Formats: sequence, C-alpha cells, structure tokens
Amino acid sequence: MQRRELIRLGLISGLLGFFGPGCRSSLGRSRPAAVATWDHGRMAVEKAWQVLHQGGDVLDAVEAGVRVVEADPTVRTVGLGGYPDATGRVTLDASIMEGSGRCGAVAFLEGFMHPVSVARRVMEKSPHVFLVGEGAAAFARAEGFDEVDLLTPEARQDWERWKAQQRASVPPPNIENTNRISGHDTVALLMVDATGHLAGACSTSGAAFKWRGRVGDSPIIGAGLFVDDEVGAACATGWGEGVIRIAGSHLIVELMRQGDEPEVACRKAVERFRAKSPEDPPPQVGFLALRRDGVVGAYSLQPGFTYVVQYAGQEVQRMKAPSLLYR
Ligand code: SD4
Repeated sequence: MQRRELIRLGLISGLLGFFGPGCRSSLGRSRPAAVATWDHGRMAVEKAWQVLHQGGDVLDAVEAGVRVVEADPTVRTVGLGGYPDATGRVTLDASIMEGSGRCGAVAFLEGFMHPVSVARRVMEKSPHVFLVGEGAAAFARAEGFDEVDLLTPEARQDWERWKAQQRASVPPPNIENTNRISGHDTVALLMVDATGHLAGACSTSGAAFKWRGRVGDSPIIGAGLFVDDEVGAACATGWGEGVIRIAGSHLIVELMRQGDEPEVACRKAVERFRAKSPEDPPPQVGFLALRRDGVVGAYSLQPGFTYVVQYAGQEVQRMKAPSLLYR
C-alpha cells in the first residue's frame, strides 16, 4: 500500500496518534470517522467506509452511502418507497457538500432514484448550486439519470389510507409527528478523512403527505447540511420548517467554530428550534455534528433519535441522542 493510501485510511495517523505526543483517545477523537442519522444510517456508514477503503474520497463515500438508503424501498422517507405528497406524488430533496464549500442541491425532484447524485452533478456540472422541480428533472434527464416510478404499492396504500382519514385536503403542518404512519427517516451522512477533509450528504422525500411544492430543510445548504473543513460538519433530521427558521446546521458549525463541543452546539440548536417552533405538539428534530478531529455530538428535541458512528478499525456503534424533552 502506498504511503498516501495509508495516510488516507488513517493507519499512519492512527499509529502517530497512539505513540505520538498528541495521543488521542480511540473513541470520539480519531479520524477517519463517519456518522449518519437513524438506524438505517448503518448501511450508509458501512458503504461509505467501503468506498473510502477502495480509494474513493469522502465525497464519493457520502454519495455512495446515501445512495444505498435511497434505493431501499423499506426506508419510507427517502428515495424509492418514500411517502408521497398530499396529491400522491413522491417528490425528493437532497444536498451534498464538501469542506471546501463546494455544494449542490436539488428539491421537488420527481421520478429519479438518486437525488443525491443529481445534487452532486449540479455541483460539478452546472454554474449553480440549487435546481428545483421541472428544471432539476430536465437537468437529471439530460445528464442521463434513469427515470423510475418512486411510488411503491406500500406507499400508495398508506397514502390512500391517509387520504380516506382526512377531513380536509390539507394535512396539518406537523403530520410527521402526529399521524404515527411515518417515522423520521431522512438520511444524512457526514464523514471526515484522516487529513481532516470533510463531506456530507442528505436525502429525503420530506414530510409525509406534505403540501404539493413543499420543500424542507434537507436540500437547503446551512439548514439541513453544512460542512466546513476549518471546523466540521452538521446535519439535521425532523421537522424541516423549524430547522430552516434557525439555519440549524450552519448554526451548529458556527457554534463549534466559537469553541462549543459538538454535543453542546447541537443542544443549543435544539433549544433555538424549540424557541422558534410554535407547532403544538412540538415536532421532532435531531441534529448531528462531526468536528474535524472526529468528535461526534448529537441532540434531539424528543427522545428516540438514534444515529450510528464508525471510526477506523472499530465496529459501527448505534447511539441514542440525548433529548431536551423527556417522556
Ligand atoms: C424535511 N427534514 O423535509 C426533512 C424530513 C425529515 O425525518 O427529516 N424527516 O423536513
């Protein structure tokens, strides 16, 4: 293996860390590291590590990790099999960003399995950062992405059941938290390599049975995702309206820049979310932060937000975020 390859995979830095003067604890302060939202984040993290081991960089890794979840029809708020909007159409949002500031996003995208890859293509092949709706679809088509019907029979059934129960055609704004059909399944994945270079990606079908045209936080750089090599990265899951109001992921990265530990920064963002979210009952939000040295933090409003972390040479760990509200 080349020396450069060893450095990239953290083997040299791991040895230096173990024997050298700046000896680091193995958990929570080592690189590379990957962290992702919810239990299905495990498949994303595992894929990301595989890509890194095979010579990809962190951008390749987070894209590939998120694609696995997008293609899994059992994950009901991401990609194929995601819940449709109130009119029965599945519309997808995604973003991708690397620590240099390069980023791309798509929103209100219909008919493509891998919005995260379209987002990356926007970043790499267009003069823009963010494409939406028909324009995003036309771009994806022109770039050769395959078109698919994203509405699975199961998602259609759930939508029909939801429709039959609705007295009004307009869903309440915090339906994700009230109808119990939907969990919070957005996938967001953050990764840092052995040198401290970061990338993150996020993908969702958004709030179940949302109003037609609704876009959440996930594709909005600074809200659902923010990455800066000088500091670290952050991402969000949960009620996007509240996350957008506080530019949650950017807030967390800036709090870390000012010296807050990742978990403290996430807690402060949850507190601000709570203060700025009038919805009743309070919706769920979960934030994840990955500092450039590999330290991970998380916090949620309601109990129950889980995430997964993996460091070099260690098993994937399932973690439960601390929460502001207790049951
Ligand atoms: C959104 N934040 O569109 C996303 C949805 C989500 O768990 O994370 N659900 O608001």
